[in-house]
Amino acid sequence: MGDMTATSARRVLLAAPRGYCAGVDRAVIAVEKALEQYGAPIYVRKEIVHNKYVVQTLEKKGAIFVDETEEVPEGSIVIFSAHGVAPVVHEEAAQRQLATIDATCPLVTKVHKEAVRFAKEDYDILLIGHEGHEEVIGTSGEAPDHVTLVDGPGDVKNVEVRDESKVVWLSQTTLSVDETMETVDALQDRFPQLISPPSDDICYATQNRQIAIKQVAAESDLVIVVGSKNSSNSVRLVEVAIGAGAKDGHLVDYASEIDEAWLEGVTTVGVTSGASVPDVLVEGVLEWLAERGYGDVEVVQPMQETMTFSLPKELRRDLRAEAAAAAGTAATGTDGAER
Ligand code: 10E
Ligand code: SF4
Repeated sequence: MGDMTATSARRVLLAAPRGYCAGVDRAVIAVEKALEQYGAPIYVRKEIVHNKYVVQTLEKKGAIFVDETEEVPEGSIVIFSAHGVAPVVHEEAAQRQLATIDATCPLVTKVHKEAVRFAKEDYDILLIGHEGHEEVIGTSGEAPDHVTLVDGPGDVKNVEVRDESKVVWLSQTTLSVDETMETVDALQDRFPQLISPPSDDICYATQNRQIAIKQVAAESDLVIVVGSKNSSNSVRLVEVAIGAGAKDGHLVDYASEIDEAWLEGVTTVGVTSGASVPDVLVEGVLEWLAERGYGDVEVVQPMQETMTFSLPKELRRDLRAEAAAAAGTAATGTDGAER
């Protein structure tokens, strides 16, 4: 009887929004459309998004992922990942006569433009972000002489600037909002004249996923975040969940990585996924949990998302040209039938 009560109380709180953001959706579709339009192989510089399953699925369809532009055969097509690239990468690609499709998320491009603008005005730019992350390498590359990386609150004491009256902070798009505010507060203490970016650099998708998992985490004994280990925004979701009161939290690529031992004494399991994660992987986790008595799923959705981005312009141009050509062929076909 005691067991029955425990079983019936078991539940899952499923966070929403979760999973694909508009920038990831656009980047993944760009690779798929490029494969259809130009045929395999299509080269992609770096993982198009930081998700194992997405990368493996696209590889099966004929995408070849490389680390550097120099690995792409001259004259081929290369897609730049959603995380963005430094201008020098565009130059390298041009030198190798590569046709490029830039799948950089427009919200990353926005931060690049801010960096260019503040560098032109000769500001010292304090870029809050994680050392070595591709997005940070790309953004810094817009103005290498003006950008200093600040990797969290602990890094603030090391920061040096040329002129304290001309300092601005910018950030990576996928950081923890709370930790970034701590970093900014610490920077402001050191540099009282520090100015803020014109609008939020941490994007809408990152913010919304963190708000949703906080609500879920406050009631959860265990939070499972679906996402890959190199996905910054996914890793942040685990940290945010723990910070918001979840007793335990783990990041998994697949349901098969969940350890049964995590469920010991657990009544409520919170579930979410990073911005690069297809929902089919979350469905796998929900099935795995249902098989173990956690079949009651309640969605916790503090807000709706409606953002979408149009495909990269190089691809839109070619898809339009093809559609026009197809219309032309169809017209000829009709003429032929009339004759
Ligand atoms: O490691 P990240 O969270 O930056 O990347 P992701 O590919 O897991 O998610 C999409 C986020 C992008 C492209 C950065 N703005
Ligand atoms: Fe764009 Fe934000 Fe998605 Fe990154 S996480 S791809 S910035 S929408």
